[in-house]
Amino acid sequence: VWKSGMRSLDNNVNSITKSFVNHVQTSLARQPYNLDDLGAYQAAALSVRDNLLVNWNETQLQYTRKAPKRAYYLSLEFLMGRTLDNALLNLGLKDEYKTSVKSLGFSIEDILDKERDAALGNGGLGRLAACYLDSSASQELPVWGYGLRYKYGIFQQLISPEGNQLEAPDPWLEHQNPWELPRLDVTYGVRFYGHADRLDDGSGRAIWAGGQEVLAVAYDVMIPGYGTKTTNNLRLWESKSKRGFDLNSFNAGNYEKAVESSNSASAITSVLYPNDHTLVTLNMFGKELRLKQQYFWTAASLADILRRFKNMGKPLTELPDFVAIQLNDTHPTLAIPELMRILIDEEDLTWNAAWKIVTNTFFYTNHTVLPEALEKWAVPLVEHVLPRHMQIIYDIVILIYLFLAVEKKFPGDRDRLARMSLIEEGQPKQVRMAHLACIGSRKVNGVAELHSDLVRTTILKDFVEFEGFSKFGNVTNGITPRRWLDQCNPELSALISKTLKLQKGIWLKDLYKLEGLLKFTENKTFRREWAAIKQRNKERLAHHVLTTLGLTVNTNAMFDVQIKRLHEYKRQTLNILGVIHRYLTLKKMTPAERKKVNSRVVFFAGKAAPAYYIAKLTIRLIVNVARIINDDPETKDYLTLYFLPDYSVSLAEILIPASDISQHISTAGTEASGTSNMKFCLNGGLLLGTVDGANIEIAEEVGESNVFFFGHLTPAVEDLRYQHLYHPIPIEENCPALAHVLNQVSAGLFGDGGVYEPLLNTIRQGDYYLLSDDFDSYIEALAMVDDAYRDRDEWIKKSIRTTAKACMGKFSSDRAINEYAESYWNIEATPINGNK
Ligand code: DL6
Repeated sequence: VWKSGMRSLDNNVNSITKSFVNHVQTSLARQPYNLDDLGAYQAAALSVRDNLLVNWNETQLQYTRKAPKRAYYLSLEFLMGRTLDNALLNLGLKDEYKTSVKSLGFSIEDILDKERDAALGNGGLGRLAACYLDSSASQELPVWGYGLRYKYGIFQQLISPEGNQLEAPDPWLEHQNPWELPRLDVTYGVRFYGHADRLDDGSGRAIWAGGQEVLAVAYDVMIPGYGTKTTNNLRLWESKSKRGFDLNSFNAGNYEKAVESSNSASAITSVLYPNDHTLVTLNMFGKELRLKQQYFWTAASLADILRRFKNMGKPLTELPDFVAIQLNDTHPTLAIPELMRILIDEEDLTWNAAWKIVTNTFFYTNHTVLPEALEKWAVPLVEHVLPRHMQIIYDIVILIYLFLAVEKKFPGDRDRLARMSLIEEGQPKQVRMAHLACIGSRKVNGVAELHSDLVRTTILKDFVEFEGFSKFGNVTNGITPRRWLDQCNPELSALISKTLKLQKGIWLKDLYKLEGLLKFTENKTFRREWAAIKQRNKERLAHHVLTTLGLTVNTNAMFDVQIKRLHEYKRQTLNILGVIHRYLTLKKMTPAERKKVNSRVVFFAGKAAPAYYIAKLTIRLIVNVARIINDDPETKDYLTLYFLPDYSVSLAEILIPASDISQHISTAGTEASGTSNMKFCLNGGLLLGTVDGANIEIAEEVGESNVFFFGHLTPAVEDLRYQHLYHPIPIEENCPALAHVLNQVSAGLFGDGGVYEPLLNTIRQGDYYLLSDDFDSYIEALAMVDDAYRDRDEWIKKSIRTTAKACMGKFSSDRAINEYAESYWNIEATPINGNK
């Protein structure tokens, strides 16, 4: 249907070949006969881009003409991964390109493999943003993303011979990036520092002047919808000096000073911060740069949004009728005082009128309740970098919020005032960004039922009591089935289409249709085909390990996968200690006993924040445990372990379809949602997890018999922590099995035990993440997994049920984005002419 919409391009194989060769000669200035795979990738990408551009232009034109209400998704991270395969799928041109490049002597797989991931994100939060862009375009919703064009994305992870994580830059823009359009004419000046002088005319206005002015330059990335012409936009900002370089210093021979301002301007978008749950480890300079990133991006995005709105000729009071701005976590919260500043200082609105517009335009999603992850900015820093915004924040505290409204509702409740204030007392005082985001937004949501409950009952409890329950909702996260099933697991996708007798174009846009697979669980042929695909995906992963690490993987074993950022709360440490426990148990067995054991291959992948010492020690332990047990002739047929370096979206696309079981084992109440759990399920992998985040809702869909749960529940966590702190029981008593494992590590079974003491001591002393409380039930759950896997036929049935039920619809990002569109942003689908 959508192919017919591309009027100006004739997409048969011949014309694709013509366009490909044309790009080789004219855009790349190369000869088709000595082109390598990288050149072929670039030519193919440029020719696909021509298609996207036609649709992109048409979409933007229609949005301008029809002037629907639009939503803008402000996210400091967009973890896009590769684009070519996704663009081919969404355009419906994959087969044509495959044939075309084959006729020129290339394989489409080799070409696709040449693309570098666009890794402008740390993990779940950034990947969620990418899924939401895919779903918005696929649902024909007028949504744009706004982010930063980092010159360096998330660092490349290397593992040293000792097992230490080393970081190298990710120069993803090294080769030309065919997916972006530089908009050198779309620029905005952004000010930092200087001074803000209030006018004494009673208007509340101020003049902000002086300081540094930096230029924001737009780069547009086209976001094609699946099965539709709608092609939305992701606008990324690059910073650059407003004045080029300082000619006076240059002429005086002071070259360093001449380029100083240019360097300081371009530093703002030079690198993605690799810390996903805390910034406390940053020094003063690092913090200031991060604050500048946040303001630079929100100021440029707001200026752009307002320019587009003003072109409609409507009064600013109507802004909330035409614009919804989603704050992805608190990172873009400065947009709230920035919009106040524009409306009051530049547009001459009264304070109350401005506040009304602001609080009807913004929406805030919280992605974590971990105390260390709640953003706070030192007041002196904000005062220095953004003097006018600090005034506005104080005005919000004093004028609107605390002393008038809260005091009125809860007279004399000083504790409540202090708890709710935007400013936390201390040395220095700090601005609480979550509070600012909350009171400046029309609605607030968490990302899974349990998490949203925790938001309402813990970090924003006072605000719920003050503003009412209805402002605080839940939108459970989702994932795009296009990338996370069809692209990463094409064989499974084909089997589903064949079995359901439905074109994939139908069920990939309505995942509830997967329920139709349920009746085939009893069909032997179907089960055989299902199992064979899983096996081939395991072989594909094994091939990857062989070609990248030179190691041979036992593909007859169960594949057990934990892939996510390294963090104490995600408890990779629990997993590796469980592996050691299994190893020690195997060592004690006779050969005959071992033969009855289910073979298991454990995979880990994930990056640790560069300054996160304990997380890096966990990686080191995993790598060194692997070194010992993979070489042990007595046990290696039954247990092996791999740490795959440099986890990325592309690596996830290989790992997820190959998994039999995956682990999502955070301490209850700490993982807001998790999204890889949904991806594994969609690909027929079973879950081993705690009763946390979206695991709970997945189990509700799939039935608890298909999920392996263990561990304490959220309400117990606080009491256990209290106990550890004030009435500690030695670990030998609390959990002898774990104590034994820790002692073996200390004793040097995996190399110098002393190295791991700081990591082991986090468990022996305080045990904040409750490993000693959950270890026994974790080991029991692993044993249940083994038992279940022994009955392979029943296991395949569970696998089919998991795909059919757990991910039916509910965990598609199409469902999630529709919830945002309807219940939050109030925007509607805007089909592009010729679409339908
Ligand atoms: O909502 C996306 C993702 C959740 O799935 C994860 O559970 C959660 O940990 C993650 N949160 C963050 C918070 N970072 N900051 N700030 O990444 O969000």
